[in-house]
Amino acid sequence: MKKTALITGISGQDGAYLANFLLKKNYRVIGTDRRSARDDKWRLKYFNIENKIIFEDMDLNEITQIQRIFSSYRIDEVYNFAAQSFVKSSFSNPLTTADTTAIGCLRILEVIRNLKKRPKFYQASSSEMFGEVLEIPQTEKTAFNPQSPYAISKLFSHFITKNYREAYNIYTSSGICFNHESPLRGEEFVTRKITSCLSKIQSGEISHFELGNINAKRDWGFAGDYVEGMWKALQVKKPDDFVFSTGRNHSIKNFIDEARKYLNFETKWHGSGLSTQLRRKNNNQIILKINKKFFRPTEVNLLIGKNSKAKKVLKWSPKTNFKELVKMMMLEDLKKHSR
Ligand code: G4F
Repeated sequence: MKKTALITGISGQDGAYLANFLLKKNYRVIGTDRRSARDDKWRLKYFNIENKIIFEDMDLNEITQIQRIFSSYRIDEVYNFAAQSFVKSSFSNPLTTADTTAIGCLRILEVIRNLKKRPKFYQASSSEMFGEVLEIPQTEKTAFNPQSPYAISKLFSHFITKNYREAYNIYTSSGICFNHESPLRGEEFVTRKITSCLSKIQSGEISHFELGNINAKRDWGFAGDYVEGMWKALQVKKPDDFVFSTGRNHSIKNFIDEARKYLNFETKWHGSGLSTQLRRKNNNQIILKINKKFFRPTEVNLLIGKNSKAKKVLKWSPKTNFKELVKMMMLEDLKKHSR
């Protein structure tokens, strides 16, 4: 019989990659989000799967909506991606962030706890929970030191997921995902902002763009690889927490250096600190400046994950390396913005 998976936050990057992956495995996929988030199904259209998904409205702030979905379908696996997932916005909207990202997860778990037949539950935990890191590299055992309302909310969901596993014997697993990117990443996140803006500069749509702290380091992987790990986390006998990462990190400046190789004009760096600029080599025109407004009140400076547990237990490892990821994102954006 076909398995049924429920993906919350279906409109996001991970929702699209996982839905595509599960449909290929012959799952019935129910996708939920807030009605307002679904105006444009561009990510699902990218895979041509927008007509293969059963869409339902489900606001994680409304427990009655969650109850209605779980009583309407016999669900085997739940993947909880729904969240206010932009770290910077969590400083301006801490209450909404906590309500959706932290308590939203608990609302689902409470509904599951009261079901006779309980589905398996996957929680999208985040490497942001490590914050100002207390150990390098970070593993499932590294102590957390979160630096934003987003990370603190994710930490709540992470621990409540573990608590429901231990207290009620519900099959719940968490994937502590390090940054994972793709051509379907939102342009508010730094990698896609870079590939999209550089492509728009090449096509003449914009003259320059601005970034915040380009010295922060992230462990960037490909979202398409990571969703396979998430699925594997629900296929093993014992539910648990797993780090999904590449084990390598790069600064945002490194990402720009790799991305600018694909431009049809040459660029060079000028200045340092807040005066850092990237300019065109031929005419000195500034194409990238630093603007303090993109800095965060508290920053996460370095993330790098150790994925040996996922490798051993789930037989998962990332297939796409940093250079391949940047190339994939740049080529897609250059194509999108070519004249
Ligand atoms: O791309 P970012 O916004 O991702 P961030 O904050 O690491 O969070 C992402 O990854 C997490 C997993 O670790 C997820 F849980 C989370 O939901 C999200 O997907 O920023 C990356 C870095 C930061 O250090 C930021 O300060 O880039 C720096 N940055 C510099 N200039 C910028 C910018 N970030 C953004 N978004 N925009 C800038 O202009």
